[in-house]
Amino acid sequence: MECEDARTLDFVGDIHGFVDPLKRLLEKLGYQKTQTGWTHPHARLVFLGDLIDRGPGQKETVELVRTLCESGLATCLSGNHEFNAVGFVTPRPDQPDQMIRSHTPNHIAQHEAFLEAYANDAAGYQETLKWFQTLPIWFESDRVRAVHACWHLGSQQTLAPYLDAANRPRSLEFFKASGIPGSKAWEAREITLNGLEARLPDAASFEDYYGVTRRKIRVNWWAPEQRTYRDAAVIDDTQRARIPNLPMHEPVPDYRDTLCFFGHYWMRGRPRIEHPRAVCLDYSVALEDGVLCAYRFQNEVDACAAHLVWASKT
Ligand SMILES: [Mn+2]
Repeated sequence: MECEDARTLDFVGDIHGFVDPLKRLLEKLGYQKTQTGWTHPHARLVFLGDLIDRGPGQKETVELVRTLCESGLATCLSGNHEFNAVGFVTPRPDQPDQMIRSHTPNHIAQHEAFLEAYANDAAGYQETLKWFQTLPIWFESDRVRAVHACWHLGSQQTLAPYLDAANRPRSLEFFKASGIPGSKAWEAREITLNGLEARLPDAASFEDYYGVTRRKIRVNWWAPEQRTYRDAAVIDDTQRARIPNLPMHEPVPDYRDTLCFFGHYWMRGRPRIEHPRAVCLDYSVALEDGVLCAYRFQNEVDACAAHLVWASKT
């Protein structure tokens, strides 16, 4: 994709197979389907990953986004769900009888809508997984950045040897190396695609919304100056009091760099800018009241709320 030529870049959050809101969002942003394919007079798209799992239009979403990419109008980053789809059928190099994405009942349930959509289309399934293997892990230009979950330089340096100049996996080696639990590449890929986490000190734990005991929090890497685990946790405010109010052991990255868009975090409510340089565009389209959110970037240094565009499910 020739991003330098585009005057406008539209970043699009997690779609999870909800193809109708995607079509409405593209329409709102001025993309048009013509006889020869999709066009826009001055804009290009960057999808932030997690095209699949959950929603009713698994194949349709993949096909639409792929068509946009192949017509030079879009680039699509890998989310953790695309990584997991490849990992679901790729053996672990350290334990070849296991897959990189293990087949626990929970993991199968999470992936069911996708598997079902391709149940009678083995060729389409293989073709789609092959395409997922080529998706860039992050996007970077002079003025703007994007990644599925967390912009983390140390992790990017660890992953770089497995990626080409456009941050696409060079081969299946990226999946294998980052599919061995506990390896440096595994940790780096987890941070980049699933987000930064912090282990609570000593024996501290909390019960999450579903009653599961947790010893780690998801760290709000984009918000400045959190001092306690309670402040730093990515959690709905109604649930925040569950997290121990203990001082953070490790410093929280305080992001002040080039404007960065990301998805993954299941934000709720009306889309908003919480931080001028780090903007989450995942507004939980898979949930009943969720929306599919985009940001129209026009070379501004700080994000502004007027550039948020979204489509609801109905
Ligand atoms: Mn995700």
